[in-house]
Order: sequence, then structure tokens, then C-alpha cells
Amino acid sequence: AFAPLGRRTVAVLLPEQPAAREPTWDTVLREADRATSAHGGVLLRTLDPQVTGADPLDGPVRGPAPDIVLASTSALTGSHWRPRAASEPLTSPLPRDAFREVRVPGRTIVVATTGSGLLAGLHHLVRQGESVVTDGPGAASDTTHAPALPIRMLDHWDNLGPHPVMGQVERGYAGGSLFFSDGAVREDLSRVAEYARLLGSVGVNRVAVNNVNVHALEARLLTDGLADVARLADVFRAHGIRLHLSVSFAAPMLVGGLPTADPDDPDVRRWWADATAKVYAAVPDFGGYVVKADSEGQPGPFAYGRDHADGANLLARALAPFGGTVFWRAFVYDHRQDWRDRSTDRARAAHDCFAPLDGKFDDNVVLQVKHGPMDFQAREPVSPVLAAMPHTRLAVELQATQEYTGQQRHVCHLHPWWHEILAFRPWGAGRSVADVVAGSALAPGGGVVAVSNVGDDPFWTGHPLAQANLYAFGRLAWDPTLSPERVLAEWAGLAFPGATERVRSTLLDVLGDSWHTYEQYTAPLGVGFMVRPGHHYGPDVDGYEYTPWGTYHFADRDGVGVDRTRATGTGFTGQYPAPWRDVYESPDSCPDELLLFFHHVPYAHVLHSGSTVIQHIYDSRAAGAARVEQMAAAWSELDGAIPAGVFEEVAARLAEQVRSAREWRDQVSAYFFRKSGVPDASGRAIC
Ligand code: BDP
Repeated sequence: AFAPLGRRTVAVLLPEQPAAREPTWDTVLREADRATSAHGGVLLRTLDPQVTGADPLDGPVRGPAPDIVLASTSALTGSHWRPRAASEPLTSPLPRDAFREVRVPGRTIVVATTGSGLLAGLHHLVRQGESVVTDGPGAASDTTHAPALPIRMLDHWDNLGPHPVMGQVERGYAGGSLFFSDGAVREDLSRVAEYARLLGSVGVNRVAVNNVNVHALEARLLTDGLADVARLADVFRAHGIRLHLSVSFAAPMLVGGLPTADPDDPDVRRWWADATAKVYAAVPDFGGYVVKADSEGQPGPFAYGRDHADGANLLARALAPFGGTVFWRAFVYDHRQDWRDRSTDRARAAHDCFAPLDGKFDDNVVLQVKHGPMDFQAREPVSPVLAAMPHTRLAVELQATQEYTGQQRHVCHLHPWWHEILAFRPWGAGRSVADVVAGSALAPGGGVVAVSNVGDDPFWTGHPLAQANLYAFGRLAWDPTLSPERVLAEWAGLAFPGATERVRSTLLDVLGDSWHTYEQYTAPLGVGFMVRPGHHYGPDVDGYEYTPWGTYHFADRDGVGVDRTRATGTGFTGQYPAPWRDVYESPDSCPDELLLFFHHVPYAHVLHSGSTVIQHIYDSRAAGAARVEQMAAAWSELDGAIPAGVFEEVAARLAEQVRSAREWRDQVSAYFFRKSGVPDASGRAIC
């Protein structure tokens, strides 16, 4: 739900020539209509005689003067009107997706060169609601808004039909797929259209619709499914979003009938070129491919003795003639490692594989790097790959679907975490991760990607409050410097229009610090995992300890944590540039929250906080679980103050979160008490 523009008169001025029309122009008109007509406002359409005649921006010949003008720069050609606040003519072209907001007393004008820029400008106005036009004499400004990141993408891990192990949406906690049902693209895409609108309104500009683990059925989307893929692309295009498919590296064999998928084989190259040409015949603005190769059983170039630049460039060359991009994932590691062998370290794997390939990728390859070196834990250091490949287009990948952060049964507001990741400075000073993925003179940026948390659930995200994560993702991708508090307040106002101050402050209270709370009751001090194997919900401290997945904590009677130092451990710290390679190397300088990620320490080790590791484990688990109880109590006060369906859904999930947080607290505390034999100094009873 969005706050309306109110009783405003909005004029939309678009180019006259049909050739110059973009699909998003119609969306601009429709959205402007939705924001005005339904709320007592008036929409003046393109070429409406009321707004043409004299100079359109100077006021209509007859009829109401527009309070808001949305205009494409080309539609203004010939107009000499230049508000005093405007620093340059309104006809000056703007970059793609950017818009200018010029305010004069009593009128706000948004101009953009492209349809998606104008749409972004309209949504920006709608977010401001009634305050969008101000009358005060001093209210004059001219601001250009442009996205910080060129690519703002959501990846769906949707299968066409139910998958025997993973369900329809892999790691999906919001029902089935929005796009697919019964093994095919849905006939009725009306809900997808609403979803595209939702994403477009927060600036998302690319979507990959199918799972990165590509099974036989999904592999055929690339060939037999093109007519349906085109229908999906039409729906997204209207909101300025380009569609992508995840493809199997073995597609030439799986669907092409070739005996090999070797990147050096001419038949394989020809197959990709032909298949890709057919995709573009069906979807001329197709975004490109997403590929998970040589990872967790997916096929890849290693089978042919080729490296990942050979693999990525094979697909990039098929896409290049059409302006497409391949998003090649850096999530490559050995998931069949020997847990007795302490020299292998999953955290090292992506850097070991990719850093030597810097400079070898074609221009239309984006290397998509998970934000941490392991796998979307509630706390990890930032991946060193993001600092190691200056000549490569890099994207950072986040996980909105809450696989390891409570599976949308727990409230876990992830923006503060994402904000920290994007603000991290891999060289201590200077460029941040957000700067890296925005691009440099050496390589354009690959932007930010999140694994979507949306399904066909009535609330979109299963947990109604998980919508805040989806909203925050779009907003941070547009501007990574926005504060999580501000964006959360913005979301609360939009999602609960007309809410009282009490409702708003409860929303902020329950969501605001919920990521830290989650961190407090789950795996301690950055060590990660400790989840139940397979589905990854709830505690199981040793669940993955003696498995081949590379996700260990090494707890014994004396201590806990993974030694990743250069001096005595796996050497992972050496993958970071200074100063982090040294900060992380010593337990004296390593931040508390990452101590067990980098070090194996005795239980009596004293943290910077002054507590010992063992006492921290007891205290923080107790504090986290107690805090969840408070969150549930605060929510219960909203009974009757918000729509009953939302109230009840959240209350039920909070009850489960209380149960689960206590379970985490009790199991993790008991485990470490039994291992260490050290009693809880505060006297709490631990079994
Ligand atoms: C892991 C998930 C798995 C995904 C994988 C990936 O458990 O289901 O396939 O990430 O990112 O976290 O490819």
C-alpha cells in the first residue's frame, strides 16, 4: 500500500511520437492515475488540451493548474519555461533511471529522459505523500536523483513444480512460486504484475525467475519455454525490469543433445549462440543468464579442465551481440571435504578459485559474490573476493529469503546487516563495498543482488514483517547510504497507512534491532551454522560438525572456534588486504562478533567486552531469548489497532519465535556447559 498523492492535479507530459514511447510510459500514466483519481485528485494526460496550448509548464490555458508535473525531457523540447529554482534547462538529458525533482512554491516537477527514470520519479513523489508539494515562499529546490548502483536485482530460487527435497521454492518461506505452477509458467500473471509493480516502485531493475540449481524441467525454459518466458518478460518490462534465466552449464547436453558442454568445443559454442539468438528473438530486452557452476553438484567448466573465466566467457560471447549479461556466481567450494582435514577451509574457496582470474572475464560478465566467505550466516566477515578483483565487474549477493535468519518465522530485519556490509571498507579507508559494486575506472559495477523472499503467500513474504526486508533491499540498492532506521520508518508509514504513532513506534521497536537479537540467541561470536542439517531451521550444535560441508566450530573441552590465521590456521586472513589481514589475524584486535570465525580460543578467553567467551555465550543467549519475549509482548498491545489478519499472523509467528529462541538458548548453553564444565557465573540453571 502506498500513501496517495492526495487531492492533487497531476500533469503527465510524454513524447508525441509513438517511436519514442517506451513500455514504461504507459505505466507512468497508470500509476499517476492510481495515485490521484482514487484519492480525489485529477490526472491531466499527455496532450490534454488543458495543458497544451501555451507553455505547458507555465500553467494550463483552462482548467486546474497542475500541482505536480511529470515530464519526459523530450516532451519538453521547445518549452522555454524554466523555473527559477532550476539550475539548468528542464530539457537537459539525464542518465538512465535518473530523474530531476524541481520544486517551486505550489508545484513540484519531475523530469526524466527515460520511462524508467520517470517512473522512479513518480514513485519517489508517491513515497512523500501529501508533503510532495509545498507552498512556502522559500520552497524552491532542484535535485537530481540517480541510483548509486547500476544493477539492482532479485534472484528467485523457484522450481517449475514441487521439488521432492526442496519444495517448489528452494529455501522459500512464503508459499509456492509466483511465476510457476504445475510444471509451467502460470496462465494468469495478474499477481506477477502486482509483484512487478512492487519491485519497480522500489527501484529493482532485474529479476531472475528460476532457481540457480537448474533441474531438467527448468533447463527447458531456455528452449521450449520461450513463449512463456516472453509473457513474464512483458509483465516485468512495464515496470522497467529486465528478466533473466538461471541456466545449467550443461544445457548443451541436457537440452541440446550434445555429448559435451566443454567451452572449447565449437559445437558447444555454436549451440549457445543459437539458443541465445532464439531467446532474443522472443525477448528482445532479455537481461541474460545467471549461472551456478561447479558448486554443490551443479555442472561446470572444471569437468573439462577449464577455468571459470573460460566457462563464463562462453556464455558471455553468446549474449554479447544482444547486449546481455552473464551473472556468474562465485559460490564455488568443495562440499565433499574430509572433515578430519583441518587444512581445507571452505571460507578460502571463492578467493582461491576466482582471484587469480581477475582481468580474464569479458566485459559482459558480472561475478556475483556472496557477501560473506561462507554462506549467508547471521554474522560473517565480508568476502575478501570483493577486494581482490579490480578488473572484474563485481556484484554482491545478499539473502533476503531468511534461510539462516529464522526462515520468516522469526522477525529478523536485515537492513542493518546489509548496511554494514555495503559500508565496509576492505582497505580500511577509502572505497567501501558499495563503491566496489558501483564500479570504477577499471571495471563497471555489477551492483547488488538479493535472493528473493517472496512467494505466492497472501502477504508476499510469509511473515508480514519480512516485507520490510524486500522494501529495504530496493531502497539500499538505490542508495546504500540511507540509514536503516529511516527506511524502516518509511516502510512502516507506507505499509500501514494512517497508522497511529503507537503502531509506528511498536513496528520500529519490534523490527529495529531484531537482527542483533537473532544473532544473540543463535550461533555465537561469528562461528556460524549450528543449525539442523538439511532444512536449516532451529538449533543443532553438532549438526554439521562431522559432515563434508566445511561448516565446523571445532568445540572441544578446552575451547571453540576456527583457526583461520596465517600463523597457525588455514591462512584465510591472508586473503584480506591490510589492515584487515592483521586485524583479523590476532585475537587481540579481532572484533568480538567475529572472534570464533577467525580463532580457536579457550572458553576463558576474555573478550573486548570484558566478558569471557563462555560467559558471553550464556549471557547473550539469555538476553536474546528474553528480548524476543518482550517483542511478542509489545506486539500483543496492537490487538485492534491494525488489520486483524496481519495482527494475528505476526502474533502467531512471534509465539513460534519465542519458543524457538528459548530452544536455541537452552541447547547452545547446555552444549557449551557440558563441553566446558564451566558454570554460568550468573547462577542461571543450565542442564
Ligand atoms: C545455500 C542454500 C542452497 C543454495 C545455495 C546457493 O542452502 O539451497 O542452493 O546456498 O546459493 O545457502 O546456491
